[in-house]
Amino acid sequence: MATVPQGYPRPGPLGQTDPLRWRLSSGTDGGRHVWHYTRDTDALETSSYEQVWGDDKERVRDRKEPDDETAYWLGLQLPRLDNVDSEPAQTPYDAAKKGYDFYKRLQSADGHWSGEYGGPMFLLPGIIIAMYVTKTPIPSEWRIEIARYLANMQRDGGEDDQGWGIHFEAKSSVFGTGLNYVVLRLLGVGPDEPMMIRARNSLHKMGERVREREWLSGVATDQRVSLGCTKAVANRFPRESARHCMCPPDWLSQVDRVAHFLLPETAFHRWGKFWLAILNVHSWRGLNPTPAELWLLPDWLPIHPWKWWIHTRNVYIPMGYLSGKGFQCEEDELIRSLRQELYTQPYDSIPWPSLRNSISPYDVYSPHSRVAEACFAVLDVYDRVAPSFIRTKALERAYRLVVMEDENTSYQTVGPVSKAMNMLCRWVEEGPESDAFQQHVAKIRDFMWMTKDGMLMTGTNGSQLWDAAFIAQALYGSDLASVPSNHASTAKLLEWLDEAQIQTNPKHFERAYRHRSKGAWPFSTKEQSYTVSDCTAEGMKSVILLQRFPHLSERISYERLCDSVDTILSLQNPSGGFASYELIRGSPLLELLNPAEVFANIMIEYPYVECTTACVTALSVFSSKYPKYRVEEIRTASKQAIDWIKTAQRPDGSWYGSWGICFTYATMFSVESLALAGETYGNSDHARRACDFIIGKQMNDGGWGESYKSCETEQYVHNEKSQVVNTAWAIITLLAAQYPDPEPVRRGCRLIMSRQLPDGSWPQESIEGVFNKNAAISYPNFKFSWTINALGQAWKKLPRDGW
Ligand code: LAN
Repeated sequence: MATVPQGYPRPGPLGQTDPLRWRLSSGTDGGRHVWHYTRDTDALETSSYEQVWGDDKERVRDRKEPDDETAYWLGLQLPRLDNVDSEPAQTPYDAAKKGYDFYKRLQSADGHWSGEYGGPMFLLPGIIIAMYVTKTPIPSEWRIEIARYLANMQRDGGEDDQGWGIHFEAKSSVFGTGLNYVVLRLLGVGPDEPMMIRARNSLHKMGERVREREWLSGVATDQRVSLGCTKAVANRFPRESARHCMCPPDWLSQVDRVAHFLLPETAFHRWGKFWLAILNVHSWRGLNPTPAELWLLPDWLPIHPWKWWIHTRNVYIPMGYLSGKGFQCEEDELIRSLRQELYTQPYDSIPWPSLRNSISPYDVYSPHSRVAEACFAVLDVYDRVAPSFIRTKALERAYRLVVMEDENTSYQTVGPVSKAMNMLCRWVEEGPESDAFQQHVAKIRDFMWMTKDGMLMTGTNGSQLWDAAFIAQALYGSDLASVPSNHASTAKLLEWLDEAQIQTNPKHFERAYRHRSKGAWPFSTKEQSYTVSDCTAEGMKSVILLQRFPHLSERISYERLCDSVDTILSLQNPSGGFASYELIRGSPLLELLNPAEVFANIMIEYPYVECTTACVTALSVFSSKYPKYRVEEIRTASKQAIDWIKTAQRPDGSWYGSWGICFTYATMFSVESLALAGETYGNSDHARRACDFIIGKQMNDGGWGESYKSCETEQYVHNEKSQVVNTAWAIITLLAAQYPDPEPVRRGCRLIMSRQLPDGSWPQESIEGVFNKNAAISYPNFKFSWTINALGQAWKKLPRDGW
């Protein structure tokens, strides 16, 4: 039976639950993940969780002990299996096989793999504030474990770095620290707890250092404050600055000019201000307006929000609704106290309107453009004089869009930020007893994930399809799918991929401005309903590749695969590149209006090399099996896509990665596309430059390791230590490009093998994923899928001697 290992992370301010009583339910409902806490596994006495939601007892009844999947994600010691050879594997193939023998233990009953999809530190505040405001009971297990998670994630840096950043590897920011402090208070942690004193002091210290201009010397000397702040100064003073580099000392003389945009601890990020305004610890007058009236504009207008990136528009719809209503939580004792704890000046004396464009230099990544500030000023005037009949119409329209989004996604919504906001909208409009609100409450669980450090909120309701697709391709690439002992597990995996395909268009389709979804695969579950270009592509590719094995029957029909091809082709942009969820609908000039200061490239869709490669490789795998379907269109689409990828190559031979870290990730995808067009090291300048770039980054130990800071700075930044995941990407790149010297690949493989633990697994290393340039996100399953794939491919493609 699983046991709690020594050194298990410590209790939080509200204590700790018994790790052995948690159970993950994941093998039913299309890959839905729900964590349960059982108070007494024999009698199944109800826990407060079950008192709140009253169901699901059946799911855990037979499971008196945590199974391997549950135990692994809780960081427990898994029972040792007798048939596992604890000696290190001797060949890459044996290491891959041993890796998969372990990984198979974590497979859910329905064939997919669950996983911890954490990283961002700005998600819990939304859901906890929404639950507090709507008086939705927060189960006591959650309170304890969320508080413990925040305690374990609290930073221990300088005086101004004792809080939380935008993600769990980032330094403290005003947004992360202020909002997570609020979460802890709402969960019942007292203000005098030592961790709260540290966090509060840190928040105030950030304000003080800004007021005292000390932060500038911080930037100039040791980069103690965020890179974004350097960039902010750079944007304000382009002539004086070299882009993205450290602040030159003469900037210190600019202090007075800078001072007007430096604001103390009140300078929360736009979304932080929004949640604080909802909680009634910030005034709506301190926020730039996001009027729902934008939705009344004619669709053809270039700035119409239907042209914005899906996540941005789905956040600004409920924001427009709630701010248009001027909704605020009823004042209570805790709220009054928070008003004093958060700010160093008396709440009633805060000059709210002057804070609208303020954002702390600790947080800023994309400073407001002057155009944005001018637009906000105009919108502000409108907001004050908005005729009530127009406002009413606009709010109705926004609410209708909220309803359609909820119904399309079974109350998951496109992501965790809009999830909390839509839930609140439904409560405000229809009340706590309404079916819609209750449906929302029931789906909160899909976003709550239990870890050894406590409970977090996930970046989506999981990364199920994404992880399933990459392990499927690893099983194909390494030939492990043909090993008889893996037949059952691969058959289950194919079954899950079959179930996960979306076979219809959304219920509310064009009216809700949705892209087609017939034939698509989502990123997480079918229920979530969103087409993602590369998820469709990776899903389709995985199915066709798995179906090549004789023991795997052709579950997914030709017609269904044709639907996927139609969806993929429908997503190609005129440039040849593919974006994430939809076609690029708006102009890049819309980026000038980006109000979310902590993210970049958030206003519209962009073409991505990762998505583009996934789509062309999938089309090629499809065509090799079914050469007649839309053959000319596929040929033209592929050519255009590969040509576009070439134009995106940087002078140093690399490509910038938008969804994984970073140059290593994107270069792997791009080189795979080149290989598809027959371009490899020997005959292509593009492939040669890419390999030279990758070879130049190999570390002394034979591995590759890249930091999330590459994504922020758009320059390659080495991780402190090499990483098995980056190493696997680099190996796959060199193999795809047929790099002539096998030695760098062998050294990479040896590094991955040296990190393998006796049970066949690999330990968790640094964070692997990213979004919007500045937020990192975890893909813990990558340390299995990509390593197995790289080791397996290396064994297949390189000469057998020399290992
Ligand atoms: C994701 C995760 C998956 C990712 C890939 C499939 C890897 C990518 O190739 C396409 C884009 C996509 C689907 C993606 C988009 C943005 C997401 C949904 C996320 C990074 C996970 C979390 C993030 C979401 C935006 C988080 C909420 C934050 C906001 C800024 C609204």
